[in-house]
Amino acid sequence: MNTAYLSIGTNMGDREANLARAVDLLRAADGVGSAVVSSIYETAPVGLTEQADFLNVAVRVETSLSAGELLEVCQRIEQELGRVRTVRWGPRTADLDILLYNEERMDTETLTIPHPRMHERAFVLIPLAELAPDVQEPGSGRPYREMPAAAEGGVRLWKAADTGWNGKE
Ligand code: A4P
Ligand code: MG
Repeated sequence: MNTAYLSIGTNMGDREANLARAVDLLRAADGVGSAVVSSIYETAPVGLTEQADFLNVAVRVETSLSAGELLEVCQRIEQELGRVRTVRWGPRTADLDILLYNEERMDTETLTIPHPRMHERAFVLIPLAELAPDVQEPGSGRPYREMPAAAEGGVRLWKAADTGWNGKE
């Protein structure tokens, strides 16, 4: 079994329903044993700032899939959710990124792990720290919770994990 951490973000449509559906599809995927989900955080948009606030979660997945296979599962779920709403050229209803896969580092044409921008994004670091307070950057050994971006703000608790919003295992 392998342990991976994912980040899910959504800023379109029924955001909580998008997250719940993404997690359900993840749990139903072949080769995914379990998925533990953080609280939901509402986060100010980063990058393209002229868009709606996001809901973000982190997910810890136990999986027999390789990182590449897990990426395929993530992309299939993105497509599945994208079909729910048909806003042409609009933003996607869900973005699933692989943050970490065991303690591995990899850089291929399709996959960079750790996710190349995760360490500079509070909307990733804060949900991740909730699930895995001690998780470290592979290679450097720096705990993600101590990265300066984790203190940047723009991230607020929106629905706590202990509300059972998506059956945290
Ligand atoms: N790829 C490489 N490495 C990875 C990885 N570790 N996980 C490749 C997932 N994919 C990875 O991704 C483009 C390509 O990246 C994939 O084909 C895959 O082979 P994409 O999701 O199709 O495209 P994108 O959305 O333009 O890229 P990305 O990296 O997902 O976008 P970002 O940079 O993550 O930005 N603000 C807030 N508050 N919350 C958010 O969730 N998200 C974004 C998306 C911007 N601002 C945000 C949020
Ligand atoms: Mg993505």
